[in-house]
Amino acid sequence: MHDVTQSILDHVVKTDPHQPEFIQAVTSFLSSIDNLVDDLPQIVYHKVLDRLVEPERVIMFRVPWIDDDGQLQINRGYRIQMNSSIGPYKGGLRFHPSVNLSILKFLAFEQTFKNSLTGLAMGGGKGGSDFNPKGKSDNEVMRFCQSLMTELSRHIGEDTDIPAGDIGVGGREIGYMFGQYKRLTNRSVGVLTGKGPSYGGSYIRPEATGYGLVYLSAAILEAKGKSLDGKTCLVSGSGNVAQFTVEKLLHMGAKPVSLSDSTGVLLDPSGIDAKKLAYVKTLKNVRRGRIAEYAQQFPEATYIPHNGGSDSNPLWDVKADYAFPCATQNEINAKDAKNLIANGIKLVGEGANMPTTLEADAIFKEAGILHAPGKASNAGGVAVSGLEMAQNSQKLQWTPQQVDQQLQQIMKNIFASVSNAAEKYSTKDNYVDGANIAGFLKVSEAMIAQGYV
Ligand code: NDP
Ligand code: 2IT
Repeated sequence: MHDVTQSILDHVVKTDPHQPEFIQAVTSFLSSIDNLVDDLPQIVYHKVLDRLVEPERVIMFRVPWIDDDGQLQINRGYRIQMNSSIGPYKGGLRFHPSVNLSILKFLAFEQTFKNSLTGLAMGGGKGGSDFNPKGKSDNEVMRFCQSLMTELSRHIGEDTDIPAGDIGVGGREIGYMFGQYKRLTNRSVGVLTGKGPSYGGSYIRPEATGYGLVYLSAAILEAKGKSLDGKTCLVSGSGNVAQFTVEKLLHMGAKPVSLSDSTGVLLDPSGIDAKKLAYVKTLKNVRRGRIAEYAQQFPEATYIPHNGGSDSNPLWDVKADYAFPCATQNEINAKDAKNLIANGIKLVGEGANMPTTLEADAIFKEAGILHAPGKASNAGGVAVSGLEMAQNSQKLQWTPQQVDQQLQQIMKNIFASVSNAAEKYSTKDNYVDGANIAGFLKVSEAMIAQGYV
């Protein structure tokens, strides 16, 4: 590593030694930026990297709420306002028991470059809580969301910071939080995205991350003279991103054969078709059930219990053409990466944020796998959030076709800027470097232009 990037990494490791996910995201970013340091001395002169790794603001707060037994429960709420150089802070809220500062800082850091890649004016932010929505009643979730928003409302605004969903936060949670924001402020503005279409939400926002992932992957394949048609695809997760990834893969003629959740893996060699996908949507979004039930409903499928305890994930040990991790960070380790390669995988398109460990990244690079990193390939979600903000400002609602067309164009533009940056500053087809570099260059220019803040 270059002395400059190494010293930034040393500083982060020394300052926050107990933040492994944040250190991982910074390490990956700095190794891509390494080649640029000598060519762009202004980055060093203006201490752009030193500033980027320090959030502009971190907010941590108590979230008290009453459960259905009348007991007081306490959770911790967070908002990381990472970087506002190209626009107001923008990024999702995650509700999951694993949520901590390290995870939210890695997500907010990556969000900064992802949002830059969309070409829209959005800075980077992320937030959430260690609240676990699993097993909670709708009323418990509502009381929790209202309490969280009571504090969060003083830190956000339609031109300041605009949260949205992420793991554990979908339409239901956004609705409850939006209702509470309005009640507290008496203002009906686009302060959250991912709202329902009946109260200011954008069409295609629920679909956008999964659809965008498949659009970007199709663009990569097209440039290589390949396509999705007839290809066997592995998909992990079974939430928002996984469901709409499967849906768009089906539109493109591909054959998705897997899903998962935090307790196990579902393999369906006969293919997950539109009827089975409709079953999954009801199972996960309405009944809030487990993916294991799929194998009872459709006996041609196999369910393998897996909770991350073993040294590899059986989902990544299946013969297929392309893989789409859509569950969570670090779900593909070195062993999984080797299994994927041994099974003939040619492309890894990341729906999740940072689903691959640093070791897995290196293995894919060595093997020449087409590897689209989350900050490029899952940017469709936040891109349509940006379009929702634009619609809210105009007090207009665009049609699903208009939004989908813009999403397709944005994903094409992302592919162009990522592959151009890879070719110019790194190695052709190194999309990991290309995404980091293309995202960074715009943020860096904006930071330098705005002085030392
Ligand atoms: P959902 O909550 O809708 O679904 C998450 C899925 O991943 C569920 O199937 C869940 O299983 C599984 N999962 C979550 N945590 C773990 C874990 N620790 N181990 C194993 N499985 C786990 O979230 P999304 O689909 O929205 O998010 C999935 C990924 O996509 C995340 O990395 C998120 O950051 C990223 N992303 C989301 C965007 C969006 O617009 N929603 C935009 C860009 C990226 P279970 O049901 O058991 O909890
Ligand atoms: O990781 C992400 O990009 C998201 N969870 C979506 C963020 C957003 O503001 O729509």
